[in-house]
Amino acid sequence: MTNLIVKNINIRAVNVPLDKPIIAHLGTFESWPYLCIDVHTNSNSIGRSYIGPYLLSQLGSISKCIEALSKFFLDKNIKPFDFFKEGFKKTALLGYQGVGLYALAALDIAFWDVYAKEANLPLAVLLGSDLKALDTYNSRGLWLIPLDKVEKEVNDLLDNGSFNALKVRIGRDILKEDINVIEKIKKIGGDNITIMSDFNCCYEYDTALKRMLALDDIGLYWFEEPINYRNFEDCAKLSARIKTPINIGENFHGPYDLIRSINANASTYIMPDLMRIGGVSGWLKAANIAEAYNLKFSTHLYPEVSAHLMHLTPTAHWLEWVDWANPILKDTGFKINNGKYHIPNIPGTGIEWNESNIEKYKVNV
Ligand code: SMN
Ligand code: MG
Repeated sequence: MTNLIVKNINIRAVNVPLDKPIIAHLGTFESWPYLCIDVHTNSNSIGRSYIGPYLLSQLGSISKCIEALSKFFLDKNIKPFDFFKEGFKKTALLGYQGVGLYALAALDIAFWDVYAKEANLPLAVLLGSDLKALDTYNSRGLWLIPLDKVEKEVNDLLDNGSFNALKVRIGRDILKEDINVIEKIKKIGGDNITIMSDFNCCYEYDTALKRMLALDDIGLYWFEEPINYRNFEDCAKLSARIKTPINIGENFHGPYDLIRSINANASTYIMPDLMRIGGVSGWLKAANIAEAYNLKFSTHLYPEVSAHLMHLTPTAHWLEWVDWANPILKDTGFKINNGKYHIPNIPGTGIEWNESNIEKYKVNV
């Protein structure tokens, strides 16, 4: 592996239609934008990664940033741990968060992929673990949809992969609507269903407290992001007043945000996002910090690579499953059975492209 050298880095932008549109407090989306990265090397192995930075209009700026950052790695031996450290230094003048961090994450995931491919091992195995099936919840629906569509949606989400856990988006206009949706899910799902819930930062402290107190005994497994994601102090106050665990973390920008959150005692659980936490390298740092504080660690989007990393996460909790990137991915054998996610036993992360769909959904940025 000492001779595995970066030769060329290719970035493609796509906008992939969603079969269930996202209707959330953070916006409505009919499609989801991705940047797809290929790291070509001096061997036959190619490192691949994707990031999905929400904003189609910013794919161009992030792509430019990846391109600029990638120049530092050309013709160097691939050493993902060292690259992350060097890359952080290179982007520091841009800030340690946001676009620079996303660019670094995109490259980092692809570097680890090709490093594992060259070692002929799945990423989780290369890093010292195995490929156990993981507890997974279905997050690909139950947006803020009309009440009369909820029953069909719940049946669809539970049947599809035979899940027994799912996430519902709440914070509807009136309390009764949230209660109706949750009661419908409980009725269809029965006693064994686990229901995660997500407010997507829709409240200020006072309104959050009121709604969460009103829903505290309804049986939700967690409340996600009740208030603005930067407001760790108010989140800590909410955590102290509410029995249902609060889960935050999809908006931690790098492992230092996790430390800030822990110092503030912001939440019971955490759920970092692969891109925003800083790719594989950022994740591994966060996982070890979480272990020290015994904080249960779930994932956010990116099920394929996050699943590998959950094996390296001592406090691993729930994997969030969405299939939004599936149209651009080749079927390499990721599977869900009885609510458990299975990683294919192949070298790397398991990410390979469906080239014809990449072509179909390609956008110029
Ligand atoms: C979410 C993710 C991506 C788009 C909209 C909403 C949500 C989640 O916060 O946790 O899945
Ligand atoms: Mg969320």
